[in-house]
Amino acid sequence: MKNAMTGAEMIIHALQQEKVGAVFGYPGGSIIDVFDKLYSADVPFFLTRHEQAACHAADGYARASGKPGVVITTSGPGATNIVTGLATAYMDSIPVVAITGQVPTHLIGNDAFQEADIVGITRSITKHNFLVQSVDELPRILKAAFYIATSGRPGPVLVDVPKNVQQARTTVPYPESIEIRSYKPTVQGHPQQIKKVAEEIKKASRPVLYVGGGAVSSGAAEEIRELAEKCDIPVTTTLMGLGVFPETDERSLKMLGMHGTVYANYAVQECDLLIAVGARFDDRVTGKVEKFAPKAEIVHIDIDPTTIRKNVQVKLPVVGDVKAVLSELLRIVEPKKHREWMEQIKEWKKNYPLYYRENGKIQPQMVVQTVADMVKHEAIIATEVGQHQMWTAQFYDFVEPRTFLSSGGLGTMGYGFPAAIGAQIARPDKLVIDMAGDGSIQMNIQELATAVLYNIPVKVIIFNNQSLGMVRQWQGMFYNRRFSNTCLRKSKFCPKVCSGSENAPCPDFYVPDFVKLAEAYSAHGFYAEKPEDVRPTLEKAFSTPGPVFVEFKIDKEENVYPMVPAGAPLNEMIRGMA
Ligand SMILES: Cc1ncc(C[n+]2csc(CCOP(=O)(O)OP(=O)(O)O)c2C)c(N)n1
Repeated sequence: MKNAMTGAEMIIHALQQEKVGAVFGYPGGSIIDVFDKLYSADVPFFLTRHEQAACHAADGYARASGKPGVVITTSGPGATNIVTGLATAYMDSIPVVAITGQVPTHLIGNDAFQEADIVGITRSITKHNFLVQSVDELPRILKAAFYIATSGRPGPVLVDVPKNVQQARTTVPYPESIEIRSYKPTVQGHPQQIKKVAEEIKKASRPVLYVGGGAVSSGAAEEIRELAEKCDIPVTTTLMGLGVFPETDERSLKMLGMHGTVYANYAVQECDLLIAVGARFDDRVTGKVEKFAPKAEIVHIDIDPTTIRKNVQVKLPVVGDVKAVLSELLRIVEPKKHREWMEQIKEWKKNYPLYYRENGKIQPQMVVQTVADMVKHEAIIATEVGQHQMWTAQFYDFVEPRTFLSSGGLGTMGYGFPAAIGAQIARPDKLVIDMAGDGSIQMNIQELATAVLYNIPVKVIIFNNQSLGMVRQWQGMFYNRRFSNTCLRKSKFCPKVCSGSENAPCPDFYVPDFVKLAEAYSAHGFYAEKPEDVRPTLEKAFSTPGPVFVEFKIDKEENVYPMVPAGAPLNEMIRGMA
């Protein structure tokens, strides 16, 4: 066949046509044909040490750049290893295209070596997925995959390509554009609905903007800021929305929800109009949903109609791209002032600021503030999952979208480090930092090899409380200090039941030694346990080229406050120790 391409060549061609900036992955027998083409292709490929990390790296790349991330793995275990990464991207609506090898079509369903029904497995954690049955379908499916992943409400798309399809030839060209009849996201909001939003704003005396990750993905930061200013509306964001509105602005209420600020939660409970923008009313945000924003009319602007009225009753839905809807709204809404409301908010802010106690040990909140002070809003911050994630969300002032990367929806430990690697590849001009717990970092620590070999200068700050701190906090607060299996120092010599206190008979050492571990991978490591050493240690770390681990020993008793207990209304917060 003249001008025919193999399926494997078509995959490379598609990556080039889509101008993909980075591909992450791991080889194997069922994808060997694609890797053979990668050998000499002009595609920036990064070999990670685990497929899960490859998928998180693709996700981090996408979050930092706004462009789709791509991951390629083999069939069976290679494909199942990306399940957590896909679910993470799915819950946070991140555009990732996963290409997996599959056993040849005639062996599918026969329990062939390294066969897994990855299309079945990932059906509920991808926006869409495809099993390619013949090579002639491949160009259109690949085009559709990129289109679906990046349009509407973004999300991961998986394309499963059997080995014989990779080897077969096709003359079907890669399409320049695509129309999918059953999939047509609504971009422009309904003008009548938008007019009603403007009227609601005019009527309201205590409005709040509640902004989520959808505003980040649609690039609506500018419109949010303009609306807040024009109509004098305070802004709170979800974890996913951090950075979309500058937290240094006097109208910022910072984050709301379980570990949100007292003033954001009070404002939401007292407001008479809540304008939800690209946010999905997660239970970590609403607390007891029946008592969420009890005095407010709720407006919900979102590109995904299925998310509207899923969790809360909404007076006024607007389906459309957040940026497009807000631009239209800004055109028609009248300017307003809310002096009394802003005074009230100022008072809450004064009376209930975020705070922590000093006790001679390194306070994690102080580390976060020191980092923020040193990097002057110029860094990209990734996190793992746990207390350190919440301290970072609370005590770092985010001012720009796409500078905070965290697994919000799924809450995936092990996400931050590979995501930081992906982000650093997307933004080589930025300092990229992963804030980590000693538990989480050990879930994908092998990626130090990837970071060292590709010289990806990510700085990892490990808050070492020698425990699975967030779970320990719950055990301390709600399970009568029965610290079941959250101590990372636990050994076979420990008593069956441990008080978890200062004088518990702990083994006299703990593992790993993160400094030595960094050195074992030819990276640099620094350690500190005194508050006065925090800044000098960070200075050393930030000025050391290449990937660096910084370990700070912190107090395992330090908890995250404020805290709305699960299932309680937002204004019933535990504000911390008196
Ligand atoms: C993969 C995974 N397993 C389990 C959990 C449940 N979990 C949430 S936070 C947490 C503890 C995290 O410990 P660490 O990384 O040390 O952070 P810390 O809370 O101490 O800051 C655990 C086990 C999770 N979120 N993800």
